[in-house]
Amino acid sequence: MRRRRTGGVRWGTIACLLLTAGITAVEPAAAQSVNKRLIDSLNYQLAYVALPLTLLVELILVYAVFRFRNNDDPQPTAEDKPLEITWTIATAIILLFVGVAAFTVLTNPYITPTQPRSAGTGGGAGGSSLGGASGSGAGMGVADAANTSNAVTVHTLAYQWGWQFQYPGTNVTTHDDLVLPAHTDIYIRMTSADVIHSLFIPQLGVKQDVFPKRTTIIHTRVYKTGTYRGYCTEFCGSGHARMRTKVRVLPKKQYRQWLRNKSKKTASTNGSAATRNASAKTAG
Ligand SMILES: [Cu+2]
Repeated sequence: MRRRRTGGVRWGTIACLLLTAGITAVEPAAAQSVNKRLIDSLNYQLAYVALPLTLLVELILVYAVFRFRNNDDPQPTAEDKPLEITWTIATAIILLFVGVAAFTVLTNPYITPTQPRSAGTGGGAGGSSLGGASGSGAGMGVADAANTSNAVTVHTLAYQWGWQFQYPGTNVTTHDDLVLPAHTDIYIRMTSADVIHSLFIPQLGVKQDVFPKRTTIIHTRVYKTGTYRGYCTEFCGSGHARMRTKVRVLPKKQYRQWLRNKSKKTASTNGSAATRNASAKTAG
């Protein structure tokens, strides 16, 4: 009987291994950003481990139910040292794999960002960020390298109930419209004017709380141009549901063009307002 039981477990294990090989062959769909790719790949790795294990346990359970359904005198398994050592080691290996896989993703600079070396606070960040925006495009195609010298920084102010984005080193400020260049390292430095908010852009795999009197950072690099949606995902009052933002990812050249046009437009608006004020004063 023992031999038959061992045989069942062996066939179950083989079936699960074949299934694992099948799942491993399925590649995750191309991700829109570095962050999304990292999170997706961790999910897949954990699924590769969890799914066969679940199946193995379920198979053994179903086997035991059918095999011993008419057994009026069930006997517990006697002490089996090799079996105990095997499952202890197997469990340790699985836990180690899960721990290492999760740790690798959690400590990745895109998932747990630190202060960019080239971008300080306020005006300091401006030069480097605009420089990055109008740079030669070096670093394009270098997939995950945290190329901070070409990085673009956007200062973000969350408030009840909207998002203000300011592009340091320029006079450009937008509301509920975050414009970013593709294939560029992006640092979104965020703070709140009032209560706790949280910026969540699901398709880019980024989510970060925003606190008053503190700066938190999102670090990303987007591969696919397009329009995404950002939400506040921390309940922040009666207008929370409408605290959304558009996220437009443009090709580098188009982004630089947008920044220039926006800057010119703001300058001319400010210029005409100043002229109006001056003439009002003269008239007065
Ligand atoms: Cu909010």
